[in-house]
Amino acid sequence: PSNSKAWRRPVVSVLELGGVKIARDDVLRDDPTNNVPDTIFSKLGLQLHRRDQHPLGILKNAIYDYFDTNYSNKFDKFDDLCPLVSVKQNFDDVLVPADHVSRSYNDTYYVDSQTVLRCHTSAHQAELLRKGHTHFLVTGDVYRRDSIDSTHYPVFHQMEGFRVFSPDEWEASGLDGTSFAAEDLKKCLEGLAKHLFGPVEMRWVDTYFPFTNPSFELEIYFKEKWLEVLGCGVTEQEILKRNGKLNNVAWAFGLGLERLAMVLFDIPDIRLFWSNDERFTSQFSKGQLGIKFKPFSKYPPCYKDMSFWINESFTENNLCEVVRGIAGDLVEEVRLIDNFTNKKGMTSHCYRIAYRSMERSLTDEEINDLQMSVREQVQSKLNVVLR
Ligand code: FA5
Ligand code: MG
Repeated sequence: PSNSKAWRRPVVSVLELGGVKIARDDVLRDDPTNNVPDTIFSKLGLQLHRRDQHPLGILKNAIYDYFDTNYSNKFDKFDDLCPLVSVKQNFDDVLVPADHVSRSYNDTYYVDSQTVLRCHTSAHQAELLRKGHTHFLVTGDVYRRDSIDSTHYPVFHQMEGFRVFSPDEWEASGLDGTSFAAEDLKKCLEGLAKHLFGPVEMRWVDTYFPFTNPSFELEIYFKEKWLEVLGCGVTEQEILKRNGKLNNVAWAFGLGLERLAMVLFDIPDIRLFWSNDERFTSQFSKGQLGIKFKPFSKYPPCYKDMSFWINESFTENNLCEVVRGIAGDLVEEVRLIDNFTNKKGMTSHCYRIAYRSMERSLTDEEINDLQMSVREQVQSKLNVVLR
């Protein structure tokens, strides 16, 4: 079909990831325990968060400033830890249960059965605690098989924050350790939001994470919707106990840096973070927080619907990866618009794919070619029956 895949294939064969040299064949293997596609491999090592002129780098530095200004006890900063981590680091060390969905091949990129592309920066909590760090920030690229729309991308960036308290810190307050930490955590993150955005509409939502209790998410009102920007909570005692902090209490958070940068700079689509178009990159400069992104032009979208009978193994993440593998960043959204089961018990799904380039107008011919390839591969790779 199209040759669009060829130019996206990286020319590099050896990557340096967090001081570790990794060969292309170590990551992209033809092996049933490996589900990393080329499109993901080509993003490894780009480290957008370490570019001072990039919105993610500008945001990272602004968050550093907040912690440097407000805490006399300095937070140790890490932004170059290798994104290839063990299953133990990514899941076991943060108490993710053996049967939790996040461990599945449908949700996580596995390099082999014991190695993943980290799906969150929480993967580094335990090792840093063991090394004796009590106040730290870890920024990095994270990887997830996920749906496709303007606020989800399979590679994104998080910043983990972690703070350990000793008993004398909460005993004076008259609160128990957990309440003290929860209160301090919310104050810290509300202060951060104020530092970044000034007044902004936000709300706390109770949630669940295996590694914190209680757990919260912060949502910000953005483009007529509540947008989840971070998860956080009071660290499970078991994690502290296992890593030499038996008598302490701690809080932790994980910021979604793209989501925060979208709000901060008014960036409407998450794909833009990966753009090399000067009309995007030239709008940002080091240390400048007050900039609002001016969309250079909105090219027309093109919608293509596709219906098929699914089987038991069908998942939306698999569909999204097929579409992304063919259309790359030309796909804006993949959305289920119809779903029914007939009398024979067969289930049909209709998906609407929105194609739109952020840089130019697409031709009908080009879109028809893409859609044709999508139809072929959806049928051959996902074993569904097109209607
Ligand atoms: C976590 O990843 C937890 N590790 C966060 C955490 C750390 C909780 C420490 C408690 C203590 P979650 O899966 O909700 O949580 O992701 C955190 C944030 O990443 C989300 O709030 C969102 O802002 C962002 N995010 C998640 N998925 C995507 C995606 N596909 N694209 C862009 N941003 C995403
Ligand atoms: Mg969440």
